[in-house]
Amino acid sequence: MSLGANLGERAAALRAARLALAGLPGTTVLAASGIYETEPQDLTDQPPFLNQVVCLATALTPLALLAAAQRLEDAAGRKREVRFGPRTLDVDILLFEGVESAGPELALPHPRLWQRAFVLVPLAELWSLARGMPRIDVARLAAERAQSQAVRPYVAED
Ligand code: PH2
Ligand code: MG
Ligand code: MG
Repeated sequence: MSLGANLGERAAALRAARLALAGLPGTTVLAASGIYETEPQDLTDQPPFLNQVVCLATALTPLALLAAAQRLEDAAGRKREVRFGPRTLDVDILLFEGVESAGPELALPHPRLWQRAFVLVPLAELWSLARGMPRIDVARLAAERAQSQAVRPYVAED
């Protein structure tokens, strides 16, 4: 799963999402990547994002997981206004073991996954842990994309 936020208390929103995912029925968070501060993509005139990737083991179906992700976004006060625009929380399914789909509700793998440094850089940290993934050199692709899309480790201020 990919987590993102660029409005409000960004790090707190990611943390709440991780905890809520861990609390879903039949679901365990196997690993979480570091948090990165990333340059906005697609719609560039918006505040910088914090992004993170988490790897889950779940008994939920992809559509049940999607519904749960949308409930987390709603709970974070997400308003659905501008496509690719600013948001308090975005929770996307990137890949689901053994599932490829082009459905209108949920496309898997996530259609923009391989273009986005803000997803690939954290994903590369967890890649060896995830099961049943496509044979792709994610570390190499992440490094390539990160040459033109700024992604830097986020250091929390205290
Ligand atoms: N999400 C988007 C659009 N652009 N850019 C960054 N850096 N991080 C995101 O999570 C993001 C984005 C739409 O989902
Ligand atoms: Mg989304
Ligand atoms: Mg998204």
